[in-house]
Amino acid sequence: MGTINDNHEPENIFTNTMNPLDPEEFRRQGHIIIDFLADYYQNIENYPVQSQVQPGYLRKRLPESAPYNPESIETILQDVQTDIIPGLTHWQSPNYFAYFPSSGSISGFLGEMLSTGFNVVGFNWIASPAATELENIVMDWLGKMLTLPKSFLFSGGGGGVMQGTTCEAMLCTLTAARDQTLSRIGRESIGKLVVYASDQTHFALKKASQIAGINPMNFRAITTTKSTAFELSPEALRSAILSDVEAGLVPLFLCATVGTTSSTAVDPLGPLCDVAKDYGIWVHVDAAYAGSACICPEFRHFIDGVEGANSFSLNAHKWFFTTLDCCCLWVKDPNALIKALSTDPECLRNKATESKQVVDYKDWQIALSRRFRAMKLWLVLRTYGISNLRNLIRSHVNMAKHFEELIGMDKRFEVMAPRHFAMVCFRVSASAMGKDEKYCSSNELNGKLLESINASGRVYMSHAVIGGVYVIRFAVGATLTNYGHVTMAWKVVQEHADAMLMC
Ligand code: TYR
Repeated sequence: MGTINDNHEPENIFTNTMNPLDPEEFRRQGHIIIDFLADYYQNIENYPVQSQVQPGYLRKRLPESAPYNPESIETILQDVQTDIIPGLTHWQSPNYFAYFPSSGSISGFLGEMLSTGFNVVGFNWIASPAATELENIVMDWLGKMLTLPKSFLFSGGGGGVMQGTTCEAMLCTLTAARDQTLSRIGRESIGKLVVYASDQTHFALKKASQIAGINPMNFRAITTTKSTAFELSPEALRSAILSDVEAGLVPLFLCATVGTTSSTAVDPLGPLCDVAKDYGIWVHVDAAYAGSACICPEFRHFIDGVEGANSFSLNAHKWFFTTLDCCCLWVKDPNALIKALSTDPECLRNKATESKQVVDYKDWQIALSRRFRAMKLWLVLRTYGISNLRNLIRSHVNMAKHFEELIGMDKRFEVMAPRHFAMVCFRVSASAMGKDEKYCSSNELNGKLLESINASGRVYMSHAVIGGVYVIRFAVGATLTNYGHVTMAWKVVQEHADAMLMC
């Protein structure tokens, strides 16, 4: 690898003919990278799923400064192989079962390539009409696949937008709700606004509330319990609201979750929306992971009641074969978003905007600049079709069921939360520990068990603590996973449990 060397400055910079977008070099290097990635996918099972490197490993391997002279793509790819790949956790490995999936696909990847290749910056319609119009169409297509109420679609007066992550979707909708309410009660009352969620809601909501200027004392994470499967209780919501109203506060926003991060619990949307309606609260539905499953008729009931919500989002980059990032957000009242998020600088004035016939997505999100994300989802929807997408989701759910059955056959283990989708929460039960006092608690034992499973590099799972209990999470959804991988993963769990419970 080269390093800075001032002695080799080209004599005359005007004779330097290097062209960073030379079409023939683009073709040549592009093919090399595609071949490299195809080999990566072919060999992915040879790598430890969770990266085994130590903090700071890369600084020891790479030079201290950028190279002064150019290096070839071949040389760089060699370094990717030897220095970068060891520091990757292989989210696309068929033995990856941690967090939630980040399900890749050829179409998602190639769609990303097309949009990056065009590299347009479609902040408003005029900046690249196809980027905006394709996003309008694809969001309506996906909304129809989910049978969202028409009021969430462009064709029904609502509309959808693609954002980076759920945190952004939460922040944008919360800001819209905030400004709507403050325009009624006065901006000086911001300190009275209250945000509601369950204690299982993703921490992204807390972050969004902080950024939106909600008093941290007014963030209600309502306690859930095992007896109600960690779902948010409408009665508990109502009583929290009532005591806030009594204290002179103003209920603002409820985030309900379909498929919580810890255990994929599903909040009862219909009853929650009924409570929210009584107090004029904006309801956002976070279906980041589980929303994708709702394209299958047999899972659609999980979002029954969504008609009472104001906004709904899912992450197509989690379980919908579309590369990171792609959070799909639908709102019933785009004007509420636009009022809170629009700006009107002179440099962006144009006839299309003035005609009010177009969507200018810069007013539906935080940043001005935006990527052409619709391209990748369009390719995914077209190349697989609704039928294959449903079957892929179903196959993941069936594999998770299989894993759950395997757990059921080993008395030492227990399933810790109802499995609705393709994620199973389990652990070694307290009774299996026997009188062995090597571990202070079953939480400690299970933590150690997960640590040793992941250190093997053969599979990768993650954990959660629900209701004070440490559980291991097994999430099926990596695109390359098949039954053989799931069975093997269970064997790995058993082998590590054998070793720990024996000695
Ligand atoms: N949002 C996930 C979590 O908090 C993290 C994640 C992000 C998981 C993207 C999957 C994914 O594709 O657990």
